[in-house]
Amino acid sequence: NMKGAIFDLDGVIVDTAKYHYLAWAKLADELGFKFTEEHNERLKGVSRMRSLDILLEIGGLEFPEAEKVVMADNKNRLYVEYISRLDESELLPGVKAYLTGLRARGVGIALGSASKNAEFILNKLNITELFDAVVDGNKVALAKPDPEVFLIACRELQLLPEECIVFEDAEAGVQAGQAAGMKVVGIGSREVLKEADLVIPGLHVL
Ligand code: G16
Ligand code: MG
Repeated sequence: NMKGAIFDLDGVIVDTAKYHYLAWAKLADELGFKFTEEHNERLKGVSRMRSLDILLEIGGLEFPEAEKVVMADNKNRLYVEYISRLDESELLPGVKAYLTGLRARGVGIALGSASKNAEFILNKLNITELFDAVVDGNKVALAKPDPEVFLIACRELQLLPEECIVFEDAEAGVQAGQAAGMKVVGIGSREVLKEADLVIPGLHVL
């Protein structure tokens, strides 16, 4: 009996991971090492600065904080260039139909993402109007697996955690949803998302 649905962005609504990858790989290239798509799996659902730390760890490099901020800014500028070309055609299968159906049933819809570019992306995908609340990396202090992002989203929907369901593609996100006291639908593979209450390949199957 779901009254609220809270969606992660990258990996659930749109595959922005491939653009994050291109931008991070360019930084690694400039720093003199190869950053692979397999490495990129470790950055899914992880905040920008934490992602940079993981990338530098892979390259075996260390930098002072001030230089890391510059690197993260440069990476983000390139990433924003890529995602400024996003449009509705990049919505993952079934997203539009599922959200529209939920709205018709009166279910509250929120975004719960680590990204600071979430509003920009929703606008590009032309689905901003489908959301009653948008909670993103600008509103949240504690990264997933901390439940903060989903608790704020559920409060903004004026619902209780047990009335909400989280849709997540990352392990840390599944943990965050469960720590918030919500049921979690994992989007992706059962091996990675074994803790989720249900695992599906995408919203198109619902
Ligand atoms: C997304 C991506 C992560 C990215 C994070 C922050 O998380 O999966 O790879 O590092 O957002 O993005 P930005 O650099 O735009 O602030 P989510 O929570 O939407 O899956
Ligand atoms: Mg995600």
